[in-house]
Amino acid sequence: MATKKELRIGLIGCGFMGRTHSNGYLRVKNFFPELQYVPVLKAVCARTESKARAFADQWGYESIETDWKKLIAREDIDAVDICTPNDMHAEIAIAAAEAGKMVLTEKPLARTYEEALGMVTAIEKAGVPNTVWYNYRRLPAVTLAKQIIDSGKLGRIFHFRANFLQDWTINANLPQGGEGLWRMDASVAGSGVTGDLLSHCIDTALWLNGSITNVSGMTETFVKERMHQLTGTVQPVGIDDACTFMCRFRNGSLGLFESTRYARGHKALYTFEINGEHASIRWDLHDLNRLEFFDNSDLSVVKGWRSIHVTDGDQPYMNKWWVPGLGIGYEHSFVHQVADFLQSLETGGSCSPTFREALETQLVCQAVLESAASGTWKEIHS
Ligand code: SOE
Repeated sequence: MATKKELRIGLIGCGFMGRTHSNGYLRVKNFFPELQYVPVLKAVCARTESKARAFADQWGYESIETDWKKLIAREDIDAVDICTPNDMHAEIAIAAAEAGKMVLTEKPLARTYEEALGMVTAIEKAGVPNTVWYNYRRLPAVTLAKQIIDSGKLGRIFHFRANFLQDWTINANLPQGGEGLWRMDASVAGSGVTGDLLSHCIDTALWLNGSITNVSGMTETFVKERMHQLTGTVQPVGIDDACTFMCRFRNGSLGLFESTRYARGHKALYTFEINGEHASIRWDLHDLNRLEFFDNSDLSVVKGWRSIHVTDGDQPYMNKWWVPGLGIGYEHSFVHQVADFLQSLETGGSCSPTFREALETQLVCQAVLESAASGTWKEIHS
């Protein structure tokens, strides 16, 4: 057996995303045994020692830190994985890159375009491998959509529409800020649903359908004031609770995007549909192994929406898992991203989206928010 190379991971942040990434690092060697690199969970960092210790025990990290600067300074760490709230992404990523570490960052890249640009500059100056965890790209059905589109089967694209709907902030008594609720605090998150949810839709859209050139957005904050957990005072809410925007893509197609945390009954409804000259595609996160496909060249007697259960070994990533017909889930998208990152180290390629690629998503998010604030169309020059 060829000797494996270790990729020693230092994880910063022990929340929901810390768990999804750790699971990815742990699973990858079992399902992608051909990869030369194997992640080693070297250290996890959280501000609270007991939290870091409990996380390390649960996931098998060898050691803990309570100061991220110490984690970055360690010689036994090759890659820094940032799972903190958004306000820490830039400072940590820039310091990690300057220390020569590889950097993996949770989405969105940063709170603002300017912050994200500083990260891209630092990463590119250091020349270190990097990626941003826009995980939904790596669900097999979504990757298959990309392959079908790239094969030209859809022909000219006319429409791209997507939505990401949730309902967890409707309660007007829900506080903002602090533990578990930093996504509600604009100073920490940067924005509301635009950065948190629409960024996923935009990342997928740019990947599948190319650049966006103009946007016109509107946002709403339905509950204007909330108690802040950290200060104990009622403060204005600065995030967008809902955001809808329309846009033009460089390929001439029209886009329509909607996201909200006020769609009662929806916990994480992420769907997209693409309509082309010859065929259409649609996908729904709630049925994530399935891709719907309409091909206008089918015989008229059998023409209709085809429901493709993406579980066959010939379909993206699926030869790594069970046998045809047996599905996989949300967590596998993170395993796939780890696998692709490790492979990029082997080949010397990059793992999409890189910081540079994710900067375009950040640019679109910012243009949408600016358009909503000004009530005007915004041009995007990427
Ligand atoms: C918000 O509830 C959230 O956890 C996002 O932050 C994730 O990026 C998304 O995948 C699921 O919803």
